[in-house]
Amino acid sequence: MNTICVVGLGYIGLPTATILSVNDAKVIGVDLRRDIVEGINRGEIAIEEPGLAALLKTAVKSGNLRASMTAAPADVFIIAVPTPITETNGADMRCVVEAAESIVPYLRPGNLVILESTSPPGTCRDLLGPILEQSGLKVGTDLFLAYCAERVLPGRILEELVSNDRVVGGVTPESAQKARDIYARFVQGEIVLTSATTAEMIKIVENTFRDVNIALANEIALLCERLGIDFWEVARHANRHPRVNVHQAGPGVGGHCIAVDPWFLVEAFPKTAGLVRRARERNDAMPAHVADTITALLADVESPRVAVLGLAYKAGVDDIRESPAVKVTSMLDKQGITVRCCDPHVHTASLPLCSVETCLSGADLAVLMTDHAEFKVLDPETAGAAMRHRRLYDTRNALDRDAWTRAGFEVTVLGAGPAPERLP
Ligand code: SAJ
Repeated sequence: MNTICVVGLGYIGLPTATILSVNDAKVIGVDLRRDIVEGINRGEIAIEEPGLAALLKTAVKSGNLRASMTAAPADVFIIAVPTPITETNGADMRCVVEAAESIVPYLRPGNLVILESTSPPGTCRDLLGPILEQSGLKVGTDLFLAYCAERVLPGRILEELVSNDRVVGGVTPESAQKARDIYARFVQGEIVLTSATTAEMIKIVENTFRDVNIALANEIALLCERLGIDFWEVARHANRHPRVNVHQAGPGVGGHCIAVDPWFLVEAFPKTAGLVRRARERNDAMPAHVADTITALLADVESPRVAVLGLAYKAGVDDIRESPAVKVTSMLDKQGITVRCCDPHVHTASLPLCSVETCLSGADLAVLMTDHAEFKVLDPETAGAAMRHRRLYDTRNALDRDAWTRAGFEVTVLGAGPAPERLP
């Protein structure tokens, strides 16, 4: 049985460590946070992810998974730590560097090191390799080094860890082959092999592709608002074309991936990656557009109150990182508008959260920011009865417009209004 040391027990490291430990590996999970380590050793997790809590309990009980605050000797080391952006939109590689340095004392000939964190192309070759070689071992001969990004969708992590194809890039072909053997323990999708730098680029391209397409959808939505037509109708029918896939417009792009990764390309190639930069800027400008629309919708109300439905960056998750809803809320706050927020999935927000009933009570405008299933079944009559004005702004086109209109609401949908003369 292989021993695998997984450094970083977050959204990706923890599910990966857990799934490996139920697939015939002894896993040591390492994290700097004592509360996370102690929680895992008790079989408890702090994140919301379907199926993970139960699988973790099984793994810990079996003795194949234990967490620690320090690394330990192993056959394989997997680094899955955050790579956020710096204030100047560069890639902040400090966690990767620290994780690599933390395993150097434990490296032995024949070890395999795999980086999973999204990283600028060239990281394994130019940054990680030299750090690992401080052990006195040579990458490519004594040590094997590979890159294999996670590609799972939050909310479906366990399922996608198994079913998605994986791209494994080695600094040498042998490194890639050895890394493939590790993933083959639980991946049912195809595992393709390439170079480390190509694999690093592929990961960023995937999220950049999505970001640019969402930016296009958002831009079309703004154009539709100007034209007084409905983006959702435009997208729906344009998508009847077999080679067209207009994405969903919305209040902006949140999460720790799509809103971040494209910057790694812009930073590395500022002159060439102009389109990528424009897409990022378009998506980053959406929360301000939403806040301006809210202000316009409340222009006739004195001391307005807004009910924000949803703080998570997307439906069904508890994650508020880079969430457009949080940005909109703080913009409204700065304008002195009273805001109440509710989100049945978020428990750790620094913002005060309340129940949906309290949120709507006395509000002049309900703003749907996250299309959680719980909000889709809200009864417009009950909501309207609690509010001071029956006004709804749906930034996701998730609610039944007709039902809310029938209940006496003035309904505004992002990309489909307000009428041009009321636009901010
Ligand atoms: N969004 C839109 N319109 C759309 C699709 C999404 O506005 O048409 C918004 C969402 O509301 C959300 C954001 O974009 O705020 C991102 O959501 P997402 O579901 O597209 O992606 P993430 O960030 O949850 O996960 C992505 C995934 N990448 C791709 O789909 C290419 C996932 O597979 C990656 O593993 C993950 O990034 C990552 O870790 O890189």
